[in-house]
Amino acid sequence: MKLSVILPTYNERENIERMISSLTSVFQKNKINSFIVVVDDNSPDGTGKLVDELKKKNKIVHIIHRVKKEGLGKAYISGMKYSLNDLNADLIMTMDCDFSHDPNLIPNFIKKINEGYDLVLGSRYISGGGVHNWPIYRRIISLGGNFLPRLILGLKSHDNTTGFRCYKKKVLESINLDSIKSNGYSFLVEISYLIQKKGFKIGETPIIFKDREFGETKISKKEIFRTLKTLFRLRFKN
Ligand SMILES: Nc1nc2c(ncn2[C@@H]2O[C@H](COP(=O)(O)OP(=O)(O)OP(=O)(O)O)[C@@H](O)[C@H]2O)c(=O)[nH]1
Ligand SMILES: [Mg+2]
Repeated sequence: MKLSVILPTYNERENIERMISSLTSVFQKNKINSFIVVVDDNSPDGTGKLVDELKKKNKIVHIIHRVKKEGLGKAYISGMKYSLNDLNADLIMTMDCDFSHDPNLIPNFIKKINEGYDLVLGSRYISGGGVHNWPIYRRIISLGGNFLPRLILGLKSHDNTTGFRCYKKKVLESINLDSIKSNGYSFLVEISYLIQKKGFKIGETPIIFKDREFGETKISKKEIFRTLKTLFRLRFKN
């Protein structure tokens, strides 16, 4: 089974090298056959150039250089297409590059996939999951961002804005990725909704989300309104 881990990056120079070496050692330790696909939006801090160098020493590393910052959703889509078409991966994971998502949890996702799930979500909101070091306003926004998709769209999973995920190839192949209109967090809600509607089996594995130590957040306040807009667009389309 071939895995591809997509790491979208925008100004992650302080994290990327450590992240690639953590991932590489998790793969070695657990005998996982995996690629790392960095999707960089021409980061002004030179993340992309650094990965070009790291790639020379580590053959599992691939990079997609995008021309400009276009948001997380667009970055995921290009990483997914590359993983399916160029790498012929069987499993496609997405995760953040800032260590909010612990690379050591990757084997848990694969275990769930082997139990028969088509999509596995790294969930903060099931038993054993949680957030660490988050200010109260982030907790409230995140809880709302997960409760509302359940209420408005009938999503059954408990963490629908998590970016720590593992998709079976057939799930992504069944979706017209270019038809997904939303970007950012709402991309995650929209793709979950499409996958649930197609009747795929969605599972969850607990994660503890840690706040980033290095670098800055890229998620803007506009994101909240975008997510609300997406929820109502999807709700009233059907
Ligand atoms: N390629 C690309 N990557 C992005 C973009 N926006 C964010 N990212 C990356 O996506 C991941 C998640 O973004 P973060 O800024 O950490 O968002 P967050 O985790 O909600 O915010 P923090 O808690 O502050 O870290 C990180 O690896 C970012 O570098 C983008 O527009 N393009
Ligand atoms: Mg983050």
